[in-house]
Amino acid sequence: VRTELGTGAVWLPGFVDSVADQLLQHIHSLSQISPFRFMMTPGGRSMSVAMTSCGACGWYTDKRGYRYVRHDPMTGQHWPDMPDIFRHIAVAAAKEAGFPDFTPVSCLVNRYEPGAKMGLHQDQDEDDLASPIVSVSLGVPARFAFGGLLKTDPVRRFDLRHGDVVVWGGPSRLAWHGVSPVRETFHQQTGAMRYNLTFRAINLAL
Ligand code: MD3
Ligand code: FE
Repeated sequence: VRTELGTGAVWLPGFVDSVADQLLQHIHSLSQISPFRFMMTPGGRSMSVAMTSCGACGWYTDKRGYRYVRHDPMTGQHWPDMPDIFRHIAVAAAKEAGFPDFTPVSCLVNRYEPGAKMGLHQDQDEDDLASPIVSVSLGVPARFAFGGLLKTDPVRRFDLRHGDVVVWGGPSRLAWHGVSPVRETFHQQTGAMRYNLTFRAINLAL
């Protein structure tokens, strides 16, 4: 199944169902190297979503701003390698969505506990806005808000479920989006948690 949510935004429900357990095991392993942490926004607020990364660089925020960094500031070490199966599913999903040249450099791993949310934002720290972002949802579902190119454009809401992949490319790459507070509910594989992987091509001289 392949549903276009907007121009360049392709929803692949259940695309990673058969490998979801393996993805969750890798999330557990990589979080032993670079732990989940609550980062600080430049405005000084603690995020409710816990984050870590894998790959050649990782997204980071503190009072100095949003950016990609080659080393995990929490450990001083490189971020853990991107597992092969992560890269493979991201490339396959991008291909399925019509982006055959996608090469993920970084994977941001988001962990939502009950009540965690992500306010409406645009992703533009990558300096490669021609490449799509591939997102993978695991665990408890989340209500996702998908708007337009202006913050004030109306949003549509979708539930992102365990195993779903969405590829955000073309004009949708710069769409405003966010996640409503995650409901307190139970998933067999993750308990109360939701995980989201976002695969990104980064074009920065870091
Ligand atoms: C639409 N994550 O990490 S994934 C993020 O569920 C982020 O954790 C959310 O927004 C989450 O930046 C949403 C879906 C998503 C990711 C990136 C996008 C949608 C997007 C970039 C552009 C447009
Ligand atoms: Fe985002």
